[in-house]
Amino acid sequence: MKMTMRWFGSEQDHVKLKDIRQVPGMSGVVGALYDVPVGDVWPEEKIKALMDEVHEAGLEMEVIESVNIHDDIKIGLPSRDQYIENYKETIRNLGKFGVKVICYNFMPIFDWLKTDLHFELPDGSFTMKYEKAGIEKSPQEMVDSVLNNSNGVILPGWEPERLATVMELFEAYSEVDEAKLRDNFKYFMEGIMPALKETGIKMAIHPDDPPYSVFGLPRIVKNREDLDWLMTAVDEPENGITFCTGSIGEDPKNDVVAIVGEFAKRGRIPFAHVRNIKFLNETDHFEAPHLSEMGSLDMHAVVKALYDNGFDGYIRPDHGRMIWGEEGRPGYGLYDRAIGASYLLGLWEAIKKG
Ligand SMILES: [Mn+2]
Repeated sequence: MKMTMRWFGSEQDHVKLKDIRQVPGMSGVVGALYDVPVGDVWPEEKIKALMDEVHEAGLEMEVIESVNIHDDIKIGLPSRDQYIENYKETIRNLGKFGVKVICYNFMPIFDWLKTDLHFELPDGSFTMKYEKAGIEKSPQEMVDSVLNNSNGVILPGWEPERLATVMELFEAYSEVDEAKLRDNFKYFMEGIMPALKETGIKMAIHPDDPPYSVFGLPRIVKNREDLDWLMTAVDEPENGITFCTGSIGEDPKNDVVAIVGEFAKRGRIPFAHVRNIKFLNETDHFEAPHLSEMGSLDMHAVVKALYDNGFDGYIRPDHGRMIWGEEGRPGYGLYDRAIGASYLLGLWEAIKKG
């Protein structure tokens, strides 16, 4: 198991590599190129420059999050074949620099959704909150509210150029139901498989957040049955999961511990996002500190399920609160994620030695 922390690059991230290095037990960062348009090939020289910067700071970068999937692939347009070729080229380029895992998602239009990025907890810290009623407005209103709440910070998956065309995208997805989206996933995964076999890179699909349909759009990574379909449809170890406890856990019907244990045992979890959430009621939650007693998920049971089932991948403490006056990208402060990482490493050590 290797502990990692997401890093958005020296241009965009207020957290410095040298500070990440000082977090005990941190093997490396989970990074990405943020200036390559979705669908384009990631140029070798840009990958090299980023990799060199990370290595010079004494850290690794064996996980990429994310190489985003062009909408034409998810919609199933004829142009998808070129985008799949480009994706294979990106895989090969990343393989040259020691990348082992690529995290991605297959959500139409929207990446993750929260309704409050600065929700104050009683202890004075700030976290992200999700209220289902908050997304029961028009897509355009939702987009505007997220943009206005984010203090000018661009959230992953929320690139302004995509948001500007959100209504056109809705039109393009009007013929895509869950069955079609599944077909398009299979076509994509089978298409890139030769490049994965060549490089040894594993793809790791991130669950939908929230794990149910929003705005009538199809979603295919919501629960155990969905994960089973995805893993069986292309039954290769290179077709894996980014197991995100927070996303899967947002549906109270999902048994997070049982699901994580099953897919770890099947050898299909190369990467895990481990964070806690606290339910406010059946549909709403906020992102709680990692500690089990602070949230609704049993973090000890999650880590034990990973350990007991032979998990040998990368973990990152997904999101964290903003504490001690830190300001920056919501969910991605240094301090609370460092606390989360230390806690998870402590659980791991205790389980291993116990
Ligand atoms: Mn996640």
